[in-house]
Amino acid sequence: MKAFITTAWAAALLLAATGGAPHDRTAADAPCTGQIHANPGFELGSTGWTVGPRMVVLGDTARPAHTGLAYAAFAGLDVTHTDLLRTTVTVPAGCDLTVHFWVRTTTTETSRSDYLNVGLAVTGIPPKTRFSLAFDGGSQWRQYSMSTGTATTDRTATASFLASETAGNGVTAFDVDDVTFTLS
Ligand SMILES: [Ca+2]
Repeated sequence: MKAFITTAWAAALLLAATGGAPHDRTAADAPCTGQIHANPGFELGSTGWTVGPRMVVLGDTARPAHTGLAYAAFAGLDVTHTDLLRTTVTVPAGCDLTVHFWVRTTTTETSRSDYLNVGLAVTGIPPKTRFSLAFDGGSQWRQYSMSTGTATTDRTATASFLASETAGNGVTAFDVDDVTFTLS
């Protein structure tokens, strides 16, 4: 009899967990863990990313990727233009999202003219530029990170990389690789 009650109780709990959930995702199905972007290192080209007009995803053995073969390149053209790299992910309720990314800056500038603004727009929070990188960003890959914090509802988070180059002050190329989106 005791065994029967235990089994029935377990079945009732299971029913409540599945039938009672307001969404198809439950806390058990969506733990706040892991990297959630399908193409963080651009090895699948621009899949999963919005890529601006003059941006390219490339592999260049003379200028190696941070990892793998490919990375996103804001080419140094010494023409006045802006270019955008952007992607959006879903941040489940209760989760914090940390975006790690690597940038390499190759430039002939010696003062701030060309720049790469990195932003994170999160549901319920005004969009904000988290980093504004320029000529002093370094010719070796450097890592940066930014986080959303947590909320009680599901949110979307859009990471954006906006490069601006002005003609005549020197040539700057910004390379971006391994943009990871990790829940915790
Ligand atoms: Ca890569």
